[in-house]
Amino acid sequence: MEKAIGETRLGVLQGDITQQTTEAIVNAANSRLLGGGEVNGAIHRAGGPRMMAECARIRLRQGGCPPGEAVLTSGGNLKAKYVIHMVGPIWRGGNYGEETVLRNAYLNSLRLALAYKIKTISFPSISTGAYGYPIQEASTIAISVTKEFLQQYAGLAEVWFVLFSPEDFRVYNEALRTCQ
Ligand code: AR6
Repeated sequence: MEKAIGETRLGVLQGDITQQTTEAIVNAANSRLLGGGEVNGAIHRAGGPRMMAECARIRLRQGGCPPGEAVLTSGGNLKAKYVIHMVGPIWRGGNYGEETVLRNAYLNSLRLALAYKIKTISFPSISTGAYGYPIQEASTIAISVTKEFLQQYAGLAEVWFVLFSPEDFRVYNEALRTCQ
């Protein structure tokens, strides 16, 4: 499903983020900006050596990317022109600031998109795989922080959440449907 937030289409779809044709896709990265499993592995394989070299340069320059922050590289061999590498929190039970870190990570990715005049962007479900964030809570935060951002700042034409599994798709759809 999708909703119009000001001039932006905010939508949820089921699919593989590496195949998206939005100008930017977001990677569920780790702080070292090294390849890993799941989305990160898939994006690094599809992005290829140029994207990995850019990650290595950022690592050399600033030591990586802490949780809650995001950095931008080209998309390498991907269809997307840019990859925003966003580091979400590792879930440790919910009392260690995980929600704030997740919100900041989404906000910083959206800010980077605006700074680079990116018009269309796709997010995966950050932190809900290897990092263990319960998807119900994470989806509510992801949708609400994005919606709040779009209500405040114009410039983005399309923001998509791309979910791999039918169950994750259902949960995000529900979060979008019920968000105020
Ligand atoms: N397209 C869209 N979603 C996908 C895809 C895909 N191709 N593949 C998996 N997912 P995760 P995290 C979903 O673990 O929890 C990495 O190893 C998947 O089903 O990729 O933020 C990094 O190196 C899940 O729902 O991200 C980090 O160390 C969601 O993407 C760490 O894992 C996120 O799962 C980051 O963990």
